Amino acid sequence: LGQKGCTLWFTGLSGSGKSTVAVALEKALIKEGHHAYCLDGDNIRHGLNANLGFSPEDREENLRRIGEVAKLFADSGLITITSFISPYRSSRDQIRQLHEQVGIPFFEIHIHVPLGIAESRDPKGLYKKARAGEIKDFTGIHQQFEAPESPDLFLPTHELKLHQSITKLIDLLKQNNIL
Ligand code: GGZ
Repeated sequence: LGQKGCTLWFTGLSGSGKSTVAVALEKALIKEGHHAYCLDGDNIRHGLNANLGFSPEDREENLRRIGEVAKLFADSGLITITSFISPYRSSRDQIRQLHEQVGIPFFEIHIHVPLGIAESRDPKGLYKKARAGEIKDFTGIHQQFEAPESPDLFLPTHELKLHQSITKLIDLLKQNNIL
């Protein structure tokens, strides 16, 4: 490819804007002739990880497998963008290690909104269902989201326009000689 791959690991609450930013970034990179691919619930939780739910054990296994796949994609030269809540610091740290052991750049991107804003956006009505007890194990309601302590990039999506988030991500890739 003549392109150095990496993993951009997005982490944040349901409704924080992970998918919106991930899809827009993938599109912007491809438009500029770069090879990028987004891993998300649609292509992972419905396929490779279709046997996993939302218990802490299943989330850990979900993230472990995605980390392995992202590493392989990045190793092949792709700019790999992963879009999962990934609520556990230990999982994210293990995935960073997995990459760094073999010299593949890994960037943790915290897609942040306060819980109240995520809940008010509620694009799929999941928070409402969680509050009503129709969904259990919901992140932010019944389960913890462990916010990153020192992410490579912090994107408060309630305070940034989409194009500003994309610019910050592109700048991060340039600063690290990926682009
Ligand atoms: C959190 C849930 C749950 C529960 C279903 N908790 O906003 P969405 O809908 O489109 O994205 C959420 C997605 C979370 O899956 P992840 O693979 O990203 O989670 S993790 O990284 O923790 O493994 C949400 C939907 O699945 N969803 N039930 N109980 N989100």
